[in-house]
This record gives sequence, structure tokens and C-alpha cells, in this order.
Amino acid sequence: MTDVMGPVGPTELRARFARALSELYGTEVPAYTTLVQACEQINAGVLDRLGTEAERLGTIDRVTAERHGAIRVGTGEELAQVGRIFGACGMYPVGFYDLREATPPIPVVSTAFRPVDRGELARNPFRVFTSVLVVDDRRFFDAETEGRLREFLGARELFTPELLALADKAEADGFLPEPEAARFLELATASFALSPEPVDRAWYDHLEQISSVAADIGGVASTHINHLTPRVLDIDELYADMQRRGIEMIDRIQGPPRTDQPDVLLRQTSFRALAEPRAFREPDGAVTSGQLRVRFGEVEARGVALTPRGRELYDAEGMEAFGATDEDLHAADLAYYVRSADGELLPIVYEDFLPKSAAGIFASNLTSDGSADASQQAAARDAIWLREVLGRQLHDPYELYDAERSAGDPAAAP
Ligand code: OOG
Ligand code: NI
Repeated sequence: MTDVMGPVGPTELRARFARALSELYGTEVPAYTTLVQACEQINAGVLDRLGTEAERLGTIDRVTAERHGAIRVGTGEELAQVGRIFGACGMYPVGFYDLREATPPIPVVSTAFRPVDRGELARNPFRVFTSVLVVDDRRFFDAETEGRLREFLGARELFTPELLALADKAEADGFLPEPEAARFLELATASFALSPEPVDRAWYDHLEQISSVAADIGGVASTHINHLTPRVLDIDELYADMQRRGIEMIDRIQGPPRTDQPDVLLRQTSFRALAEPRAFREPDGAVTSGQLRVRFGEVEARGVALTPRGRELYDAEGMEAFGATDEDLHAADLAYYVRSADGELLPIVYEDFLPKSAAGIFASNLTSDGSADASQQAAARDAIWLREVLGRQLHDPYELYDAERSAGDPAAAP
């Protein structure tokens, strides 16, 4: 595909971006490559075992290419820039997640950039969970720390003007010609690589006592992809397989338990962040080499999207209150399906995230729970704030699933 010299549209930009990040992350975190190989083996096995049934929640091509990444930024301005870069790749903000309400609380709010159209998701479903630090939340940061954070974040540049100009051009024109497309992808990928710049030890340590995530965002002068998650068709098998390969996994799979019922929502597990060499600037100005554990490996299995009613029931009672079959879930309006021309129920895949699992994944990779003072004043952040900061539409996941259900099976359309 890369040798085609025609204009490069958002779908191809997204697919190439996902591949480039995957290559980068594989060189940076070698255990990721092991994880991807394990997933491919297991997916091939499930496909052999179940045949077309294995592809009910997405074709094997989609599942094999499927990744989600996660990045963390410091300010609304940085978040808006991320929105422009992903917008060029046909990825739009969906949902608002407040991780400050998680256990333990994390001082960020988040959204997920992803394709919103079923056909685009099928072509390449790359999505990136993106968090922004809430620097003025007094439960985490005192006035002095907030001031220093603002100064530090205000002085850094995550994305070059050239990258942002190319992103805007791609979004405005709907494509980039070569060689600009390649240049855009090169700059975009490089901006998510781990920086060799020395980390200010005292500043990083100060933030880390408050929150490891705050240190990872505000203690370094650049951003980086902190995990890249492949999709697997049997996550229980993957979990056991990784342990056999000697990779230490967190103690459980997050999300719904394994049952004989239809797969719903999202199940995830991860291996703990590995120590990576990083340069530090010590208080006396000396540059030393040290280690940080921030980047980890995660894997996920996806099921059918739940309706608001289904989600409420799941949050209150888990899977016990759910029926045994797709027909049951459909009849009780608990999950989203469309009916095919021959009457079969086709699940609409859950394309979003689960804040509880996100918190569990965050927590299992933090060196400590940090310190939050619940008696202090929270900073107001909500979906409206996020939309205004982004300067673009913030999609509601339920509206997207509803629209898809109303549109029906595209293959069955006359
Ligand atoms: C994001 C954690 C959330 C998921 O899969 O729930 C996430 C982060 O660590 O920055 O990626
Ligand atoms: Ni993740």
C-alpha cells in the first residue's frame, strides 16, 4: 500500500500510523512483540476451532490489525493539538472518562480518539485513549505545584508546527499527497517516541509523590505512547500463555468474568511496566542514568456493546442478571444487535473503554497510590469542558451505537 503514490486519505493514514507506532513500540518495549505474537497464535487457533463463528465480532483481518494506544498530555492546548493529528487519520473524540473518581484516584480526565463509522472501524479500528492532567485540582496539587506545572507545561512543545500544519491540511483537504503523507506520519510517530532528554530528578520525584501519572505527564518534556494493546479472541488462554512464557501478568483479567453467556464489553489484562533506562538531571546538574517503569503491555478481548439499560444492570449486578443467549440480551434490550437478512442477530462490537478497568490497569502499574486530599476543592471538568477545549464535536458512544442499530445490517440493505 505504501508504494501507491496517489493521495493518501484518512483511512490509509490511520492504518499506516498504527503500523508505524506498532513498529516503534516493538523496538522500545520488546515484550510487546512477544505479546503480539502470542495473540496471533491464539487467534489463529480460535479461527481453526470455531471457523466463521470466530469472526462474529470482527473479521480476522480487522482483529489482527487492531490496536489501541494510550497517551497522556498536560494541557487543554496539547489535547486540542492531539485532536488535529488524530483528526487527519479519521479518529474523533468519543466519550468522557473521569479517572479522578476511580480507586485510587488519578488526576486526569480522558477521551478516546477512534473512527466512528462502522465501515471505517472495519477497515482499521485504531483508537487512542487520551488523558489530560487536571493541574488545578486541589485534591492533588497545591497552588505552588499547580503554578510550576503550568510553567513547565507551557514551555514545552510536544508537536512541531510542521506536523500540525500537515495535520490541518490533511483534515481540510481529506487527503495528503506524497511525500507529505510520509512526512506527516514520520513526525507524528516521532512525537510519541520515548525522549532521550534528561528528566529533572527533583521535579519528577516531587510529582511522583502526588501521582505517578502526574510525574509521567508533567515531569518530562515530551509525551510518549505508554502502551499499545493488541486484540485477542481468547484472553483466558492468552493470560495462561504469557505466564508460561515467563512474563509476569497482573493478578487478574479486568472487566466481565468468563461465562458461557455472550461476550460483552471489554476484558483486559496487562503485564507490569518494565524498567526502562532513562537519563536524569540531578539537583547538582549532573546527568546520570536511571530507570523508570511507566510503559506496560496490555491485551484485550471485545464483546457486544451494552445499551444504557444493559450497562446499568452490568454495573449493579455483573453478568448474573443477563440471559444466556444473544436472543435473550436482544429481547431484554441489554445489548446492541442488528438482524441480518436471514434473521441472525449480529452483535455490534463495543468500541470504547471501561473506566473501572482503566483504573485497575493504571493502578497495577503505579509505583504507589499517590496522595490525594479529598477535603480539598475539585476542579470542574466535564464533557462540555472537553468539547470546548478540543474545539470539535465530542461523540457520545451510545448515540453512535443507537445510530448503527437503527441503520440495520448494511449487507441486508436493498
Ligand atoms: C490509560 C489507561 C486506560 C485502557 O485500556 O483502559 C486504557 C493510561 O494508562 O494512560 O488504556
Ligand atoms: Ni489500554
